[in-house]
Amino acid sequence: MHLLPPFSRALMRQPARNFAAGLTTSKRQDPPDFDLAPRQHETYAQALRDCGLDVKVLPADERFPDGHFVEDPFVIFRDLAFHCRSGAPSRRGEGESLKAHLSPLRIVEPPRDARIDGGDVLFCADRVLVGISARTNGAGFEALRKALRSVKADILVEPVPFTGVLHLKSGLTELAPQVLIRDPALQTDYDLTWAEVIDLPPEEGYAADVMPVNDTLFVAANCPRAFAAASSVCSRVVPLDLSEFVKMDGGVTCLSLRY
Ligand code: CIR
Repeated sequence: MHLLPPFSRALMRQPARNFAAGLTTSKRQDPPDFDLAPRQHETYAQALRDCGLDVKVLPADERFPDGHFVEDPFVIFRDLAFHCRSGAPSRRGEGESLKAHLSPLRIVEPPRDARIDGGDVLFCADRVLVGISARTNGAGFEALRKALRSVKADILVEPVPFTGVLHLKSGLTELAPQVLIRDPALQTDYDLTWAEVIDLPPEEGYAADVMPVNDTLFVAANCPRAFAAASSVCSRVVPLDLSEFVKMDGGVTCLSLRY
């Protein structure tokens, strides 16, 4: 049985008009298109509704140009909503206005020295991998592990120091139990021999962030190798075109909190 129960709800936030002022490592010359981004966002929300989820989309909040990447401020596990504190100062505070919408989940606050982004937290079928990155530190890992153990005492939670991509899930996710898909840009010494690892070609690297939602696998559009890999393990694979969010280092998982 998978660690995560089936999802019935999702929380999202519309991108703000100033979303191009968010953080990005991209050196691209073409800025994100504000007319296209909300349309891609709405297509994504509808795709989650088509999976049967009750999707709540909150209005944009211009105080936080990265605020629509709602995956990062919380990690949800059963009745627990762990409130993250990002290693990126500009992203701290995004979670405050989400709290009221996560009721009746039990909200746990991190200790002061903890740094963590939800994008670094990968729930696999039988374990949780936590990327140690520019956004997530050892104290964040320890605090999250303690919180997850308050829900399931024997849960396996492992630290994965890595470089080469923004978040762990930017470069590594689980397609099926013990089948991982990876961006070759991700560098880690963490031992992945417990799983089969499918490496994408570099030009499709950003498609390593796949999003399982019940019986559906969402993958980045226009990535044939990722689509084929997903189709080999899942009969319902849905491509999503998120080109404008990719320009801001966003992947498929980052636009929603699923629970
Ligand atoms: C950031 O750098 O924080 C945002 N521009 C992108 C966050 C993407 N989040 C995610 O992959 N979980």
